[in-house]
Amino acid sequence: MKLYGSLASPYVARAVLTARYKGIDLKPEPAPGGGIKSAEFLALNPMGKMPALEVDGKYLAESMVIVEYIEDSHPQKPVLPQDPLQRAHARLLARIVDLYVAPQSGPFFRNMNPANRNETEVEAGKKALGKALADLEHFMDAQGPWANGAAYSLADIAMLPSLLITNSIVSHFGITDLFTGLPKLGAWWKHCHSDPLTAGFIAEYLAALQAFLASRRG
Ligand SMILES: N[C@@H](CCC(=O)N[C@@H](CS)C(=O)NCC(=O)O)C(=O)O
Repeated sequence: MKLYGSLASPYVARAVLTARYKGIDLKPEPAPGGGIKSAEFLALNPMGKMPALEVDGKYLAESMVIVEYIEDSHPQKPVLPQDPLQRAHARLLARIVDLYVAPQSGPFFRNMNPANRNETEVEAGKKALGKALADLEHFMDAQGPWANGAAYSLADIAMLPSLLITNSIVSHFGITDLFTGLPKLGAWWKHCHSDPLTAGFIAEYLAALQAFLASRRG
């Protein structure tokens, strides 16, 4: 297997987290042809997005599909529970992040420069993000310590990189605690920062993100 993309992408990070948990050596590498918009890469993945996973000459796209492929092909240390309802629940949390939480970063990305910030758009963005996070919180397990209950799962793998990048972006807009009033998310976030399974990854991911942002600033 070869994983194309860079760790700073929360979607690539999901594949890395899954592989690492299962003890598989899978490090992201630059997309063929020099980037995700190169003709060579677009021939493999015309969506031009990272991650892509190469397996025996075939290519997969979409992070959660890749996570589930790694799960199915390497069943040791599962990231999906056995129970069908619990499995659906883990997938639900991941789906809420992708469909409702992650898109709310758009208004913040578009207004990073305080000099020409659209405050109306930012305020609407804060409300929409708060609503999406409350919806996510609603479906999280009440006991924890992981998002879907006692076991680390695909839900944590989907949530953690996406919420790390969201948290980093909104910190530029005066939001110091993304999870105020959201006790399940707050406890989960704290747990992720202290559990050896995720704490090391968080430091590594944030370093990759800072390096990426610095490279964009030039
Ligand atoms: N739904 C996709 C999203 C992947 C995605 O948007 N990746 C970003 C990097 S974080 C990307 O490649 N963006 C380039 C583009 O959209 O042109 C997934 O889960 O893999």
